Amino acid sequence: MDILELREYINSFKLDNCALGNQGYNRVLLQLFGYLGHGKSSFINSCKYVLQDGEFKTYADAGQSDGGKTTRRITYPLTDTITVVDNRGCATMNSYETGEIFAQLGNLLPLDQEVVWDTGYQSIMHRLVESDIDANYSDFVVPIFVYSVKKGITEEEVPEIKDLLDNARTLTGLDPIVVLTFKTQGDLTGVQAKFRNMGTERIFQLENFTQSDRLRTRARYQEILTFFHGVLKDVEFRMSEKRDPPRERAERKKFILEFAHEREMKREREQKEQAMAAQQAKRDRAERDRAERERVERDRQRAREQELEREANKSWYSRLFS
Ligand SMILES: Nc1nc2c(ncn2[C@@H]2O[C@H](COP(=O)(O)OP(=O)(O)O)[C@@H](O)[C@H]2O)c(=O)[nH]1
Ligand SMILES: [Mg+2]
Repeated sequence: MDILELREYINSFKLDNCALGNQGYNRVLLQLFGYLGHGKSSFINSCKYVLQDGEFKTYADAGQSDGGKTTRRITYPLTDTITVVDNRGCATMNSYETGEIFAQLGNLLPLDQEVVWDTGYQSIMHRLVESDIDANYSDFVVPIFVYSVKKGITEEEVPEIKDLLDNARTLTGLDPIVVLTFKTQGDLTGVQAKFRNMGTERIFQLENFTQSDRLRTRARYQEILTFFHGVLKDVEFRMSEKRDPPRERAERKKFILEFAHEREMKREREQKEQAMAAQQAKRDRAERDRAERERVERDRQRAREQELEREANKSWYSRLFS
């Protein structure tokens, strides 16, 4: 397909036109996730630039800090059917934060609202229950993992990323699609190989359009349009199976609650182990102190006895010569 045909296909894509109709879905929601500074916001700006074909504008704040624990999932409509979400609050991905990321990915938290997210199980459960009030069953969620080639991947980082991708797959029922940014600024083939080894099948690579680099070239257009084409073909394929949006949402919710619960149990276990280790250390210290006191006491006793003995000898000696 040439550029115009690709764009036409993407812009006119409707879930109604899928083999079994829309099955209750009316929107394709591209859920961007990934580490801070890897080009998520820039990718949104690039998509807008290419699909809407106007001036280059910064819609999503590229280069802005994601700031603390406040989570705001901002939506950017791209076409009548496709909307992209910039998921925030993923500066680091330790296992206590990923619960939040999964709740975002599973589309269980409200969009376009400030949400302050605590890490405890109870608070996650409460938020999920509250989000049922106006539950969203009509978004077909597509997970998109954005990663910068420039940052590279070390062997130590592989397990964490793999875990994240695996969970995102379980959660959404879709293989996360990997978008590699900064494609000319590092070891592209090396990074691609790492993702392939992690089981990723769909990898796209591009150089984002930015304020200082917004020259439209056919190749750069093609990259982004090819990405959307690939995404929509996957959606069409998944939509050719019988689907059940409320059931799927319930499954996502179960996954997240189980994840959060397990994490809480793990944390409790760790805290208990720490407390036990601290108690043991205290007992050991007390035992050492007691042994030390006894030793000092024994030494003192021995010194006293030696002193008495010397006294006795001395008095015997002095008696003899006095
Ligand atoms: N050269 C180049 N710069 C990029 C690319 N993607 C993002 N940037 C720059 O990298 C910085 C971080 O990008 P940003 O989109 O804010 O990352 P986010 O934290 O994932 O949203 C910004 O200064 C962008 O202009 C890219 O593909 N190529
Ligand atoms: Mg950003």
